[in-house]
Amino acid sequence: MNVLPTLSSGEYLLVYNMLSFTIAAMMAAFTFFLLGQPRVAPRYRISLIVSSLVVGIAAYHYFRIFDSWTHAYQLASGSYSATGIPFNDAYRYVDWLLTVPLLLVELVLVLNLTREKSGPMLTKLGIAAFLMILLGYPGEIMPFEAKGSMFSSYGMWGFLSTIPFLYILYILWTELGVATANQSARTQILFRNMRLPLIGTWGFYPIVYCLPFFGLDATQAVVSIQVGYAIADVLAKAGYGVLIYAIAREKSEAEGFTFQTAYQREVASK
Ligand SMILES: *C/C=C(C)/C=C/C=C(C)/C=C/C1=C(C)CCCC1(C)C
Repeated sequence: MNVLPTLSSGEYLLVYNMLSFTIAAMMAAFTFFLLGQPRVAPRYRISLIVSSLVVGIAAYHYFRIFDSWTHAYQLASGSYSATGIPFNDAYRYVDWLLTVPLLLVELVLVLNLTREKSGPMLTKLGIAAFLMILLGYPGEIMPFEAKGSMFSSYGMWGFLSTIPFLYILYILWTELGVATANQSARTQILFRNMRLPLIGTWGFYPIVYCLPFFGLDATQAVVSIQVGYAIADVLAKAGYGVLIYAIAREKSEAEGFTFQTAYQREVASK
């Protein structure tokens, strides 16, 4: 476990507020995905259910991370010093272990592939995601002093974790592309349009992991890692879910599904 550096109140509160904002964003997204379900055709509702699971799990973990953060620090003569209660990085990694495979499920489901195609693909993607997170964790919990160089065990765990990460990108780029090739032109465009934001937001995580290589001191490292992962999580989970929702709505409309409110149904039936 890490010995946490003393923070100025600005630094402490930046992380505090960012974690608090993330809880709000995840809870709002959770509500939105649940309530949005009648607005998409029944076959796409499962994607929205998975989206709400992702942000629900994340909201829970951010509650815990927030709690861990407030217990790890105490205000002493104008600055925040470590209480000695460890800040628990495991919440983040357990969260990823659950949410990353679910995000992949969300993507594959909204494409509406056949079961023969989606099953093996999800197995491969799931195993790779599991390995990626497992291999990143031993690096993440190393002391800040050990994180400064790329050629250290911190760098090695990061490198090992990057191998399954690249494999996921490879599968998304090649196999999933082939699997959607015989679908409508529309689905193919949708697929291309959502592959990029997924890779864009997921690419954020290894960048945050590499921040200590740029000569940050322990204070800068702890603040930028927490803020960086929180931003990445809001984009990759809530933001991505909104995108999936938009795609599900487009596909629903293209397939002739129209959403009516209870009032509209009543008027139409008269
Ligand atoms: C909701 C959480 C998501 C989408 C988390 C994604 C996490 C990654 C893509 C993490 C990747 C990492 C590497 C590729 C190398 C360094 C270690 C990690 C685990 C940060």
